Amino acid sequence: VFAAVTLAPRDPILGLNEQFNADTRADKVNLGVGVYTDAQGKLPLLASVQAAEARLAASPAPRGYLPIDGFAAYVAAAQKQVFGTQSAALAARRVASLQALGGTGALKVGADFLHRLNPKATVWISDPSWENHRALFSNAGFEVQTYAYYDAQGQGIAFNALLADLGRAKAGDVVVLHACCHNPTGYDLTQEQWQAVIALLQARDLVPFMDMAYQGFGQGLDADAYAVRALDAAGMSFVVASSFSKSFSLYGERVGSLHVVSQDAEEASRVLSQIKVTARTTYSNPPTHGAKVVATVLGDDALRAQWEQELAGMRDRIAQMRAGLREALEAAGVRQNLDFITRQQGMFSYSGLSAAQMQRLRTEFGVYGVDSGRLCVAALNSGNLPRVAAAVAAVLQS
Ligand code: PLP
Ligand code: TYF
Repeated sequence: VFAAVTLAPRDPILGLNEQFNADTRADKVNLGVGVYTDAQGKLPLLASVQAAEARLAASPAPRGYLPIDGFAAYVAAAQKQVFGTQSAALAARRVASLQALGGTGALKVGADFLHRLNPKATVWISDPSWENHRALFSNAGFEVQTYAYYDAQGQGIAFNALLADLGRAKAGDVVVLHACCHNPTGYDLTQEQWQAVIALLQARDLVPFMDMAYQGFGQGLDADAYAVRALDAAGMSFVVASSFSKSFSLYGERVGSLHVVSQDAEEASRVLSQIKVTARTTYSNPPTHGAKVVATVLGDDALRAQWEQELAGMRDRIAQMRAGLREALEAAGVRQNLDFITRQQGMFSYSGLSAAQMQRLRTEFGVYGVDSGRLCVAALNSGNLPRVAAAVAAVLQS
């Protein structure tokens, strides 16, 4: 039966982890996968999360099924986090939302829903984008094309080319946009650029699909949601996939949410019925624990304040590591302009290193990054930074 099955290529990022784990060098550094580790190099378990878990454990609850669309208190809290307190769409009850299995689960339910609605639409993703975007939307049945994004020479965003490419999209096409902390480049649009993009999306009748996996890792919880809030203010119909994997350091609990902003409450209730069909026929209903933890934190003033402080701590530490990497490279005599390291934001730095240089980093120095040149600066700490800087400098200079 399975004799004809071919071997699927492994995920280029998750595959790196296996290679890293097999490396026996004691001083190896994993800057591959997008995971935040703390100053001690450990994956944090946030104190706010621990406090919420202690509270939940103090009054143990039986584990029945959640509704198809998830834990209601969690979904409401996620809506507020994503759309903010001034949302016209939330006030008018025209957002159809459900608890999703991480940001990826939200993207998948959203993709399946949009494909049923308009199978002829093309999905546009940035060039480059998160590895999984293309596969996820093409597996949902869509044709996937790219719009220009990264400008290697200019160390930034090829904004005119981006507008030109989206100008070629046809009405009803879906445009996947990274809300903040673009993965992999770390370059985000300015507010003025977002306004220009939104005007174009509106004029050409395109469907924005915002992927917000790093809210709070750029400038702050509200600032990072600028594009979502601007689409809301513009009165557009759009989709948001949100993830708390990173912001709560709850990667394995699969805490995400999907939001479909509709034109009125009645339309939103029809949309909700459809995304629930997708959820029901895919996994029936979502898991309980992560959603209870997040709802407990977001629903309690003291725990929420503690979480916001812990999130700011992660954000600030990443900024320090960026500055530290740049200084160390300059001190090592690297001549090229390095200010891009601190202009980028979020977990990643797109270094401009070639695949051959990234492979040298790995084989000669035990420093693991993605062949595209992406380095996870959220995994730097004062212990490994000097070694990483020396390795990058060596690769750049010889
Ligand atoms: N979207 C982007 C851009 C990401 O970088 C990630 C990271 O994993 C995700 C979505 C998926 O997040 P989650 O782990 O919550 O599924
Ligand atoms: O880009 C990253 O490293 C993170 C983690 O299939 C990730 O977004 C990478 C690949 C993947 C799932 C998650």
